[in-house]
Amino acid sequence: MKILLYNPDNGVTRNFMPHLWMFLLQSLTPRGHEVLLIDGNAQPMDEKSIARFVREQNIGLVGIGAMTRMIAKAYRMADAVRAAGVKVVMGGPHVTELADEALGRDGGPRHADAVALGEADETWPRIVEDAERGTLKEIYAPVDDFGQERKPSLQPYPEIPWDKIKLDQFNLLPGMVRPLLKRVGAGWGTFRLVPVESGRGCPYGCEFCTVTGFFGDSIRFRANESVVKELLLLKARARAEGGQIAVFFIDDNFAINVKRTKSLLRDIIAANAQVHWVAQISANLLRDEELVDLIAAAGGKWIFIGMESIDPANLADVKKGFNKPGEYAVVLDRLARRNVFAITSFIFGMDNDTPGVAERTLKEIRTWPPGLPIFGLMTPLPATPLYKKLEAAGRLTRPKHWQEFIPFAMAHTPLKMSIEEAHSEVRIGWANSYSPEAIEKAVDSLSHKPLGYRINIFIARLCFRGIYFPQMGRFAWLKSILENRRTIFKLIRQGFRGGLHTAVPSAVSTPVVKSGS
Ligand code: B12
Ligand code: SF4
Repeated sequence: MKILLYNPDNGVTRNFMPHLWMFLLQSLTPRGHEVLLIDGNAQPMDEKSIARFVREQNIGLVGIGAMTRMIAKAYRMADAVRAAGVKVVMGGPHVTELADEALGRDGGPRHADAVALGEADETWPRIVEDAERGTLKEIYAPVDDFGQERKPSLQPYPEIPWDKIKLDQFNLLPGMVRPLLKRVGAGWGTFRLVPVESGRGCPYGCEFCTVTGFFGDSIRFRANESVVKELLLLKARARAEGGQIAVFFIDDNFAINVKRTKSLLRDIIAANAQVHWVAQISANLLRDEELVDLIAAAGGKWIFIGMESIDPANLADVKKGFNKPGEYAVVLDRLARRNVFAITSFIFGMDNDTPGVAERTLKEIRTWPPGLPIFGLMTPLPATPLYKKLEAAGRLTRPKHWQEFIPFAMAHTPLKMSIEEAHSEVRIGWANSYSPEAIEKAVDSLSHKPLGYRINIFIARLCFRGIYFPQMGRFAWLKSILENRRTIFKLIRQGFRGGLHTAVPSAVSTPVVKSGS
């Protein structure tokens, strides 16, 4: 049977990073089937084209996965596939929480023939076999013979053949700069960001988060050797294709068990399996100096930190009181001293937020080493404790916000500000962190660092700008480059003066704590 796995586009970014679930399920598909993958972010498709594709390719089963924000598009695509006479199975966090919606049991239209609840590593082979026999069931739940929930152990973990998988769609280098970069030096023909998981689960249970409910509070890890082997495979691929590969460790809290993370990082170093990587780690776990040393030595370049708020009352309210705003600066300095930078994520529209929260937060950020701040709004995702709390209090203004998804729009009213005020705070956060002046300041504040770091932060800021300010087409990119020409000229001038590893003489450098935001 020919199977298509499809992930809808997110409408914001293009081919940023492939989705791990597709490669994982492809590797777990029983022998004898052909699995095709389409990621809408890299290969945009509409309803007509997916229907044509499944007919022309004689597809026997379509698997669709989506987060809540993409679910409306996922349903439309599923409807088109089913209208073409092909069965659809859906999986992922949204349909796990709202299976009745996908199956049309809540009074709405039906979109899926079957739903895979939760982690599908063990149910996927059964789904494929049932679909082939024509005995597809409506619900597949990860349970043992006694009906008890069973989470995959991750040991053994399937081998994803990264050396053979076609990744042509996922080259982050825009077409126009590839010939230029090839001339700059060997090894820059491609640049890919690849998702790797080393473990699953997080016990912290923050009120707005899906993870503790979905993956459970039992944390499971892959064996170190299995992760190291995957990194070595990726490294070999980058070498073979004359390109660069960076890894996104998608674990929700990469250092949730510090002892185990240290042992993994030591094994990565010992096997010379370092690639540049990004990981998500909560601030409380970055108190450990040895851990941060190992992160830097093992190739860690960017750490995503869910700071959420600089107000302890807000943090306590969403059950994230383990975040201590008083230690944010220390943690970020500790990382920056090792040339590791942070993606600092904030949520506005929390119940203790009042107008001016963006400026208060930016004031703090300006005292930190430059990183990549991002700003979002408090969003009640289905089945989270936050959703239940707001629903019970009658505070949801758009209880099914995913049916008509609007980026950066609230679905409930915060307690101490209006919805419009919350939207405006987010706009202020982004505009002040990603204006050409802010980007220039951030790059200038690193003038004591080698040029490579400054280019890194400049490119990263340009890309992150696109999360809020639409930057999908070539024209939007050219406009952004034009607006940032002063910084670009400065970097080029420095490049001519000394090459990639030179820093501007310290006499003209600004202190590291001057953030660009
Ligand atoms: C990586 C990641 C991202 C990447 C996504 C890009 C990418 N290419 O992966 C980035 C960083 C861009 C991102 C952004 C966001 N993310 Co995110 N992200 C994740 C993260 C950390 C890992 C995803 C992953 O690969 N997991 C590992 C795989 C194996 O798990 P999985 O995808 O769930 O797949 C398993 C099952 O769900 C199932 N399955 C999944 N799909 C399908 C399909 C079929 C057919 C079948 C049978 C089974 C199946 O089988 C798989 C194997 O068991 C998850 C948290 C998590 N641990 O999953 C959050 C998560 C998915 N993100 C989340 C959110 C909210 C966001 C944002 C909206 C955050 C924000 N406020 O901006 C943005 C939106 C992005 C956008 N514009 O699209 C939520 C989603 C909740 C929800 N109900 O939708 C999660 C769960 C985290 C959370 N805190 O709650 N994210
Ligand atoms: S620490 Fe992160 S992954 Fe864990 S529950 Fe909180 S927000 Fe979710």
